[in-house]
Amino acid sequence: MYADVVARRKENLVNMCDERARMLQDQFNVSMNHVHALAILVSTFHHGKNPSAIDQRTFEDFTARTTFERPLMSGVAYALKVLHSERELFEQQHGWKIKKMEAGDQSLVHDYNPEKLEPSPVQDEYAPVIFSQETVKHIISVDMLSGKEDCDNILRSRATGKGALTSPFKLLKSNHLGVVLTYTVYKYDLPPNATPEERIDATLGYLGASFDVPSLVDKLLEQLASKQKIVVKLYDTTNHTSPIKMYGADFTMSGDLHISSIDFGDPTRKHEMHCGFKHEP
Ligand code: WA2
Repeated sequence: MYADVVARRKENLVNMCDERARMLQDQFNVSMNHVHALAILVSTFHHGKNPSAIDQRTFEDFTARTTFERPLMSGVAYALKVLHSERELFEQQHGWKIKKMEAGDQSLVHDYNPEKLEPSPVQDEYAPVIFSQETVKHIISVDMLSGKEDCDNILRSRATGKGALTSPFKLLKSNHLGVVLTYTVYKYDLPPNATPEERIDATLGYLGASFDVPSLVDKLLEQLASKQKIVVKLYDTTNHTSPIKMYGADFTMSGDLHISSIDFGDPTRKHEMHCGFKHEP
């Protein structure tokens, strides 16, 4: 009899965990597809038209009106590929200097003031943000290649032509851990077997979205029944010897634990959802 109750309890945990993992994965997938479509929008209406049909106002307006398509993204932005030889002209045309991203504590909510950012030191190339959703306006004019995670992601995305996802890191102007998703915009359609060099040469810019994990995962789990019964944690397990916790309270789970894997669409990253009961019966 008791064994029966235990087995049913365990089965219930498995179902609730798998349901949550699948919901998160599906919502991430639809959000990701929409970010990809925004990259095509910029390619068509900014680079594909002369004069461009997109400016900061139209980008802000369009992205605000389509947020429902990206339920897991806190903001999207577009950064342009600018070579050092093009910098002076670029800065003249835009009327501002390319800024360096502030590292560590200075990026925290209270100290952060994009007006006070230093101009970027000389580099071979830059990726200044030229359009942004209103929610991430603070990254306009910031060189995304000057932040380690953003830089790695941009380089990986443009060399492969695929959506690239960062490991979790503290987003600018936020106290939360997040991840950034990047799609590269190219001058022309490249064949699937194009070399990384061909891709880098054809690169025009980078369309990126930030995913504020704690607040957006909370919002998603809120919608589900029996949330008061189970504890949910989300890990980046890309490096399986040192998983990074992205979501979930700090206390350890007692009793049964179920692990559901999650696919966020970037094959170089691995994620897991861990679920347990809050209280033993
Ligand atoms: N967007 C929002 N907050 C951030 C951030 C970011 N990156 N990086 C750190 N905090 C324009 O991949 C190109 C967005 C980067 C895209």
